[in-house]
Amino acid sequence: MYGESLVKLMLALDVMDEKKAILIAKETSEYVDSIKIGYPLVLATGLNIIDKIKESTNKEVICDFKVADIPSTNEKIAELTLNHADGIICQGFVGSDSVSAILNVARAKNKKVIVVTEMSHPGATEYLQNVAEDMAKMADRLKVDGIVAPSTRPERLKEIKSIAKDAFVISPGVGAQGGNLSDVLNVLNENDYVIIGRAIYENENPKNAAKKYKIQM
Ligand code: O7E
Repeated sequence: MYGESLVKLMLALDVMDEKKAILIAKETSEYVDSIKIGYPLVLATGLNIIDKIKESTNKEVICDFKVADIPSTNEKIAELTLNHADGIICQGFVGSDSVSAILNVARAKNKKVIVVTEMSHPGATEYLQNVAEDMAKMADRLKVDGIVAPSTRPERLKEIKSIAKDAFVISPGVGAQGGNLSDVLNVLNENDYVIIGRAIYENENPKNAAKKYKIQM
């Protein structure tokens, strides 16, 4: 039914209205493997939106709070978030003690931790890019479940993925940010996810847009 590479599709559901979020999540769920919810939707509607999206789609929901604090605060954020979500995204630049605090909470709840390395926007080349390989090494050493690396720079995606070799990759940048899907699919495999937001939820027919991407994967 779908393409050869079988890379997974993660919908970035950054709308700010509960009804719209649930409608788009339901409409696209046939073509989506996982749903990423972040500050826009949670701040607009509350953490319970995670349970509502899970109930209405039966999909895994990953919470994207890019947590970046000292260990004890990270632990509190992870505890509250992982009472709802299947996984949590945190920043790697805060260091291994802060990431480990989240990992400890997640392991106790059998949930996933995904660490950001290099981000996809142009500004990521100013600071983050310089330490992205080191963060990928830390992710490998700590045995986190997944890492985030950019679809806007496929050569960097490849390099970072080769360092954190046991982690799955979730990669944003295809669609609105200009990343090229086929370049990215050359790097990713069946454990990895392409993250797409606006190119699906801002389309006048989100279901068709999700289908269009999924059949290429
Ligand atoms: O550009 P879009 O609309 O397809 O959405 C991309 C999503 O990925 C959006 O939620 C944004 O916040 C997120 N993202 C990036 O775009 N770049 C990054 O480097 C990292 C993320 C991200 O989600 O980090 C955690 C996966």
